[in-house]
Amino acid sequence: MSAPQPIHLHDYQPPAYRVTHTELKFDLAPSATRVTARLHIERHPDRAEGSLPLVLNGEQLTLLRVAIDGQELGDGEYVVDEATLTVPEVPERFLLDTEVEIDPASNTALEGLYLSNGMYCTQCEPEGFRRITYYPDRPDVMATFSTTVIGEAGTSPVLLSNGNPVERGELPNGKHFVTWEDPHPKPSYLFALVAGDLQKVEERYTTQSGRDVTLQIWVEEENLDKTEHAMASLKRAMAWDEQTYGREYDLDLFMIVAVNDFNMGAMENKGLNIFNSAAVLTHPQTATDAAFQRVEGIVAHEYFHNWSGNRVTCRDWFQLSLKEGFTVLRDQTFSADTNSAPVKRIEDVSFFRTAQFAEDAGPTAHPVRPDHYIEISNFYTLTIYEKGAEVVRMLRNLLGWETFRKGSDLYFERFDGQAVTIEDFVDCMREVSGLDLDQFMRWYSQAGTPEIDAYGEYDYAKAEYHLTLRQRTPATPGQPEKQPLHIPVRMGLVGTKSGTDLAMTLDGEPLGSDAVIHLREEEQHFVFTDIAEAPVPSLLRGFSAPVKLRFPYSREDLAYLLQHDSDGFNRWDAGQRLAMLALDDLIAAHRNGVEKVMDVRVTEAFRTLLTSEIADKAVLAEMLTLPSEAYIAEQQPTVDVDAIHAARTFVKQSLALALRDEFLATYRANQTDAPYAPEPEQIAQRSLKNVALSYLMSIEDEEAVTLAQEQYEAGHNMTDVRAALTLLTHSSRDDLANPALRTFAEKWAHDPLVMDQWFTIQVTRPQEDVLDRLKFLMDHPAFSLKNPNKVRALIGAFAGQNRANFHRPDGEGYRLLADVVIELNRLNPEIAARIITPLTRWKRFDESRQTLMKAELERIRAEALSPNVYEVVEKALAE
Ligand code: B3K
Ligand code: ZN
Repeated sequence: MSAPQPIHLHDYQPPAYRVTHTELKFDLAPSATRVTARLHIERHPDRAEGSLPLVLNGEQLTLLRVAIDGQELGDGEYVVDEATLTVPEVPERFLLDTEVEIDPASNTALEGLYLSNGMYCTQCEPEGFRRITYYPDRPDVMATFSTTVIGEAGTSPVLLSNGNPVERGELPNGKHFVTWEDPHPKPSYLFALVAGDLQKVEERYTTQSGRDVTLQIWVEEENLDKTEHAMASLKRAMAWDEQTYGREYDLDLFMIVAVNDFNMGAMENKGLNIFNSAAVLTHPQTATDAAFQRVEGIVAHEYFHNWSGNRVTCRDWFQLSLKEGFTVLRDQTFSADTNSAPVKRIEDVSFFRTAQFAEDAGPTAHPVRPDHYIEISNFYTLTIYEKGAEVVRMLRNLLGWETFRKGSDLYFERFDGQAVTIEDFVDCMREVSGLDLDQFMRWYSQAGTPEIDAYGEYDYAKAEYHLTLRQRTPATPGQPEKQPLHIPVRMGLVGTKSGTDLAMTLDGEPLGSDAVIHLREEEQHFVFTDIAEAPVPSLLRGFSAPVKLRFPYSREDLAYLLQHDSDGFNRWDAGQRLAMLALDDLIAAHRNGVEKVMDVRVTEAFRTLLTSEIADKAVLAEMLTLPSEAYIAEQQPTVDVDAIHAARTFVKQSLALALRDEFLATYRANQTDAPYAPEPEQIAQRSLKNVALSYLMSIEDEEAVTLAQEQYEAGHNMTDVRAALTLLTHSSRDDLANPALRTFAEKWAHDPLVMDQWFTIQVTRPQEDVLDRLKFLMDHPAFSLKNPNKVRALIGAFAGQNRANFHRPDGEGYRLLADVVIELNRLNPEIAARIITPLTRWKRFDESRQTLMKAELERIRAEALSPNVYEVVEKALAE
C-alpha cells in the first residue's frame, strides 16, 4: 500500500464543474440502502479552459448505474476506482444520474450514513458525503437539495432531512416516504438525513422580523424529559444572535436530533442539527452543572453556524477556522453574557493554556490555517477552534466592538451564499477599520505559542515605570524560523500604596488606567511617565493574546495582585502563579528527596480568600482550585509525573489541614435545599461547596467523610451526587468507594450517559490498581468500543486525566492505549487518531518513559493504518 499523500493549500483550484441542484432518493435498508442521485451540473465559469473530465468523489459505494442526460454510460465511458468516478467527456451543462448501494449497518466509522441504536443518521463534515453518493464533495460546490427518504413505516416512522417537508405518503410493502426541500444552496458537508422511531418536543419562536419558526428536538421516547434545557438554550441563542450580530434564522423549521453514537459533540447541518446525545440531553438527576453549561454552549454554537459556516462557508478545508474560530468566539461570548462572564473566561483560558499549549508544543502543532494535511478529519483541533477564536477575539478587541460588528455585517452581506477564505473575513475588518492587519495575519500562518519575557523597573527619581517586552515563538515541526507577531497586551499598573490602577501616560499620550499596548517587534521598551508610586504591573489582562507571559514577580507581588488587581481574570491568574511558585519548590524538593515544606504565603492567601467577602462565588471557587497536573506539566521542560502528583497532593493536603475550619464553614454556608436550577448563582454555590469538600476529603477528615456520604445519599442533583461519588471513590478507602459505586450502577444501568460518568469516576482514581479496574470495566456490558462516548469516558479519561497511572513506569498504561488504538483504527479511524494523543507527547517525558511510549507508537505503525492514524503516528515519530 502506498503512503497517503498530503494535500497543499497552494494547489487550490476552483472546481471544474459545479452542481446547481441536487435531487436525492434514499431507499433505506440496514445493509443495502439504495441512493439515487440526479445532479444538475454545469461547467464552472472560472474553469473555461479546454475540455476537462468530470471527477466525482465516492468511497465504499457499489455503483449500479450511471447516465448523462438520460443516456446510460457503457463500460468504456467512465472509470471507477476506490475514491473516484471519472467521466472523461461531458457536455457543458447536463444531468447526471447515478444509483449506488451502501451498507449503513456495517459503518462503524460513523461517517456518511450509519445506524445508531437502530436509527439511521448521517455525518458528512468534512468528507462523509462521498460515502453516500458520487459527488464533488468539497465545500465550494453549493447546490439546492431536494431529498426523498423512503423507509419502513414500522421501524422508521420519522423521516427527516434538510429544509422543509413538501410531500409525504404511503407506499406498498409497509413503506412510506417524505420529500424535503432545502432552498438555500449548501455544500454537501451540510447534508443530513435521520430516520427512526423518534419522538419530538416542539415549540415556536418568532424572529425579530416576524418569521414564525417551529423548533423541534427529536429524541428516543425515554429521553423526552431531558430536552427542556436545550430548547431554552436554543431560544436564548436565537434571540442573542439577533440582538448581538443582527442575524436571524432563515427557514420555517429548525430541528435538533439526539443520537447515541457520534464522533464529535454535534453538527450544524442546515435546518437539521444532529447532536451527540451527551451534548443535548440534560436532567437535574442525570447531568451536572458543567453538562448543562456545555449543552447550552453547543446548542448555541451549532445554531450560530447557520450564518458563520452555512450561509457563508469555507472555500476549502484549509479555511476551517474561518467558520470554527469565529463561531467559537460567538458561543463563548453568548455563554459569558448568559452566565458569569469572568468565570467563563477563566474556564476557557484555563482549558486553553493546558490543552492548546500542549498541542502547540507537540508533534502535531499546526497554524490556525494549516498549509497541508493528509487527513482533514485530524484538523478539528484546539488550534483551529480555540486558538482560532482567540485570534478573532484579538481582532474584535483591536477594532472595538462596534467597528468589529460593522465588519461582521459587511462579511455576511458581501459573501452570503458563497464559499470564502480567511483573507475575505480579515479584509472586511480592514475595510471598516482602516487598520493595518498585515503583521496580524501571521497569527493565521505561524504555529506555536509565542512566549513573552517581561521586565519592569520603577524609577523613583523620574517617577517613571520602564517595561521591556521581548517575544519569541519556539520552532514547531516544519517551521524552524518564526517572525515577530503583533501582540496586543492589555495591562494596568497597580499602585503599591493606593492599591488602585494608576493613570498611565505613554509617549506623552494619556492611556487611562487600563489600556492595550502593542508589541510588534522582537523587543520593545515602554516608558510610562508621571507614575507617582511604585506599581506592580498587571499584564495580559483577560488573556488579551494567546501567549505565555513570564514576569519575575515576587510572591509578595502576586499576593498583592491577588487582592488588588481590578481585573478579575488577572486576580485569578495571580493566585495561579503564586501556587505555581510553591509547586515548583515542592517538585524540586520531591526530586531531591528533601522534606517538603508548605509556603505559608500561599496558605495565608487562601485564608484571606476563604474569609473575606467575595461577591462572585464562582470566581472564588476558581481561585481556590489549584493548577491541574496537566497545567503544571506544561510549565516544565521535562515532565516529572510523580513529582507533580506528589507536590500537588501535598499542597492540597497542607491547605486542608491549615484551613480545615474555614473550608468546613464554606461548605456549610453554601448548602441549600432550593430546588435545582442551572442558574449562575446556584451553580456558583455548588462549585464552591464542592471545592471545599474536595480539600477536606483530601485529608479524609471524618466530618468530611460523613458530609460526602450524606451528600451522595441525599441525591439532590447530579452535580452534588457526582462530586460526592468522585470524592468517595478517589479516597483511599474501598469501604467508602465500593458501596456507593454499586448503588449508583444499580440505579443508572439503563442510562448510558450516566454510566459514562460512572466509568470516568472509576478510571480517574489515583490508586495504583486502577489499570486492572479499567481492564475489568472494558468487559462491562455498558461498555463498547464502537461508541465514542464510552471510549472517551473510559480510555480517554484514563489516559488524559489520570496522569500518574497512565504514565506508570512499567509502560502498561501505554500498552493498553496502543491496543485500543489498533482496534479503533479498524473500527473508527477518526476516534483512533484522537485517542492516541497522549502517546504522541513522548518527547516531554524522561528517557525511560520516552522509550516505552515510542515502542508503542512503533507497534501501531506496523499495522495497516487508516490515513487518520498514519498521519498522526508519522508526525509523532518524526525526528
Ligand atoms: N462542524 C462540526 C465538526 C464535525 C467534524 C467531524 N469530523 C462540529 C462543530 O464544530 O460545530
Ligand atoms: Zn463548529
